[in-house]
Amino acid sequence: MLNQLQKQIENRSCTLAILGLGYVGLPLAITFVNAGYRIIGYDINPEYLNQMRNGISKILDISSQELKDALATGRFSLTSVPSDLEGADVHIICVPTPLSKSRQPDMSYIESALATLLTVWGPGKMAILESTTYPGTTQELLLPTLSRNGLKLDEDFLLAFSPERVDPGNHKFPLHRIPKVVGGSSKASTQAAAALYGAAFEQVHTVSSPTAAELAKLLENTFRNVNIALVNEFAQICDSLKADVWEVIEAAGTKPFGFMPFFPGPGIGGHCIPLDPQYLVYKSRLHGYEPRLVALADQINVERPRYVVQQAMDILNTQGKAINGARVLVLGVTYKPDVPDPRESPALPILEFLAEKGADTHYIDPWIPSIRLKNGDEMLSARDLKEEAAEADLIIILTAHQNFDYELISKYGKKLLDTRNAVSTSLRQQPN
Ligand code: SAJ
Repeated sequence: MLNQLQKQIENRSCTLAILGLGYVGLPLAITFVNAGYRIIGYDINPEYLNQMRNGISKILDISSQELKDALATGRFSLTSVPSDLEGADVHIICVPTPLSKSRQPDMSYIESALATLLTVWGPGKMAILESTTYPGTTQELLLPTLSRNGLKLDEDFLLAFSPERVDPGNHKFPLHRIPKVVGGSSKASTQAAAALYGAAFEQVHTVSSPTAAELAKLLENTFRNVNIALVNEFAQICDSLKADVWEVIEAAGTKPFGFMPFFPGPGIGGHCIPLDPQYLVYKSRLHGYEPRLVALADQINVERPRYVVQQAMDILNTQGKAINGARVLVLGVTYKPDVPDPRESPALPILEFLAEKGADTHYIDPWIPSIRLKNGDEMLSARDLKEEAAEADLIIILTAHQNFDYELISKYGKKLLDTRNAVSTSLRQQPN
């Protein structure tokens, strides 16, 4: 049975089910459609599926035309009905792995996807997990779950982990050009998963186990988290020395080896960098090691929003103004520039702190027409930058969207807190 699967992978006649069609699952589905496979896209949100059936992509990195083209091949179907996955030979799970309120791993999405998979699971199939998770998830959660009813790894099924590597909004690296790490629960699993990804991706890098692949992903994102924490702390040191941290980073960045610039900001947003390292911390503690550096980095990053609000209060104070009653304009609330995604954005706690302190806060973000704060308040994005900037006692740039008018903003330098150095970066990039 599994020999047949290996052949179907090689001649691209097998059917893949991709569970979860978000910023990871949909690009993956399209990539495999374009590689000639038949794909069943599964998502629990029927309304979202209907939009896609009508050729509307809500995923930044997949144009509606690419989606329409994939659907037009007749090899891409969409469903929220588990039994429709019956005919799939390979199941790839691409569901979210957020944190709970106490910043512990929330495995509910993986568990729910597994439950769906089990309704159609049987001999001759392969399962692959792509969701970023704690090391050991594939071996300790998926393997025993998929082995129930007497099914045996390598005799009846194959299992692997392959971390998603997507940098939303980064057009320089289309998905199929990003090397794919693959680690199987057995040699045969690694070979089969590597053959599958090798048919759609330019480069596949195999490792000895799913745990090694899970850890590789966590190293990638923990590396970013810790280095962002370092530069955030360095920025606070520069502030205390009245030094320009941006000038210092630019100078250090001239070193052609052994240095990689990171940039301070109001905190870390997105669905990966602030969260993934906590999956590593969780598992490390369970195995008796306290990952002090990773935990401390998280603390430094989580405290950044408070630091920014303190900076805002200090600037208002120099104008003889209290933050209570001051009119504050926040520019940019998404977690990174030019993407329509406010998830985990540090702008959220900053807006909440400003509200708590009685500031009359307005925001402008062309990507986010409205935003809901934790206290339930809904804020609508203002539109007229010129008017808002003139009226504000303080302007705080949190996200350096390309299409902000930095020339106009630069006129208000005295009341500007530019957490991204966006104004001087933009003005320097303009032709003289
Ligand atoms: N940030 C800083 N300073 C920096 C870099 C980033 O404050 O020097 C902040 C950003 O403003 C943002 C957050 O960190 O709020 C995350 O930034 P990011 O560039 O890592 O953006 P993500 O989370 O969309 O994408 C990352 C991928 N980014 C890159 O490789 C550049 C990568 O780490 C992962 O492949 C991906 O998440 C993922 O899906 O895991």
